[in-house]
Amino acid sequence: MTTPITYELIKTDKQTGARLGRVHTPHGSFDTPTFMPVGTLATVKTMSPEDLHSMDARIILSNTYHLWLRPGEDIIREAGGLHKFMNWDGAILTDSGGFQVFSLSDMREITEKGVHFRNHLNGDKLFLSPEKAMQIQNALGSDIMMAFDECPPFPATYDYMKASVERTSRWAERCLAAHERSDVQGLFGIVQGGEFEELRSQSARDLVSLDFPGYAIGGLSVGEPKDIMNRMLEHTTPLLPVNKPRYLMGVGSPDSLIDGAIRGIDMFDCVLPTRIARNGTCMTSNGRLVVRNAKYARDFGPIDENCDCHVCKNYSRAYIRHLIRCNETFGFRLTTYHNLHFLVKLMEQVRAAIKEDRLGDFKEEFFEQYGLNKP
Ligand code: PRF
Ligand code: ZN
Repeated sequence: MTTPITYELIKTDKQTGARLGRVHTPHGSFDTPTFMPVGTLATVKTMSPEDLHSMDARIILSNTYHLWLRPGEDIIREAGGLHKFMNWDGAILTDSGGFQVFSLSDMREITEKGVHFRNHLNGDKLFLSPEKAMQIQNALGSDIMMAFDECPPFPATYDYMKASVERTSRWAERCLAAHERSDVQGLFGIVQGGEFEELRSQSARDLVSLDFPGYAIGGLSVGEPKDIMNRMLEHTTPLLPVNKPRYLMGVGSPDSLIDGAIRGIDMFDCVLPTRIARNGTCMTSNGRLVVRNAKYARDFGPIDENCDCHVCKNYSRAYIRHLIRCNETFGFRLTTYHNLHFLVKLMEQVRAAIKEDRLGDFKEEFFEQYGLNKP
C-alpha cells in the first residue's frame, strides 16, 4: 500500500544506536529525532504560526477529542481542514482522543464497540469509537492520524493489560478499515502493554502485521518509574520496522528526550514546555529556572545566557517575572517561546551529535550542565 508518510533513515549513532532520519509528509518534511509542540485547540497556546516557523518547528500536534467538542469537525472541514483553519502550513499530527477520554473524563465505560463517557465541559453523554475517531481525523485533515487506543493507568494488572492490548489491536484493525483518506493522510498504530514485556511484544507483533506507515509507543510516562520506561523502550523499539518512524507519546522532559532518542525514538510531544511556561518556569541549559521567584526581581540578564532565541536576546528575567506576576499575557508568550525554542534546539543538537557519532558524550555533557547527574 502506498502512504503519504515515509521515513528515511540517514544514519545511526555509533555510541548509542540513536537514529538520524527524515519524515516526509504532504505538508513538508522534518528531521528526526524531533520534538512536536502541542496545539490542543488548534493553537499552540500564545504562539502564532510565524513564531513556530521562526524557531524551526516543522510539525505540531493537535487533539481530536478537543476539536470534536469545540468547534466540531464539521466547521473545520468547511474551513478546508485544520491547516487552513489555523493558518499552519507545516505538518500536523492529531492524537485520536482515546488518551484524552481517559485523562479528562471520569465516568467512562469501555466496551468492545468503543468508550462511553461524559463531556468534560458540560457533562453530556458522548461515545467515541475507532470509526468515529477516524471520521473526525479525516475531517481535520491532519498529515498523521493516530489509531484509537486504550491507555490503561499505571499500575494495571497483567490480566487487565492483556485484555486491553488485545482490544486495542482489534480497534487498530477497525481504524485501518474506517480510514477514508489514506492517499493524503497517514495512520500510525500505537503499541501498548504497560510494564509487561510479553504484552509489549504481543502488541508490537499485532500492529506490525497490520503494516502502518509509523508506530507510536503509548502507555508510558503515566506515573511509572523512569527505569520502567527505559526498559520498555529498549524492549519495544527493536520489534518495530527500521524503515518507519517511532513516536513516544506524551514525553517532553529534556532528559527523557535524550534517553528516548538513545533507545531509537524519532518523534516526541508533550505539553510540559508550554504548560510550565504559563506558570513562570523556564527550561535552561543549567536546569529549570522559576523566573517568578523574588530573586529575579532585579536580574536584568536573559532567561538563559546560552540561548540565542529572540526572547533571550531582548528581554530580561526581571521584566518577564514582572509580566507573569501581573498575569500579563505577553509574559506567557515570552516564556512559552523560549521553552519551545529550547526543546526544538535541543533536538537539533541531538541530531548534530548523532551525525558525529557522539550522542553518548553529548548526553553526559548535557546532563552534567542541566544538573541531572546524581551526586
Ligand atoms: N495513547 C494516546 N495518546 C497518548 C498516550 C497514549 O498511550 C500517551 C501516554 N503517555 C500520551 N498521549 N492515544
Ligand atoms: Zn531563550
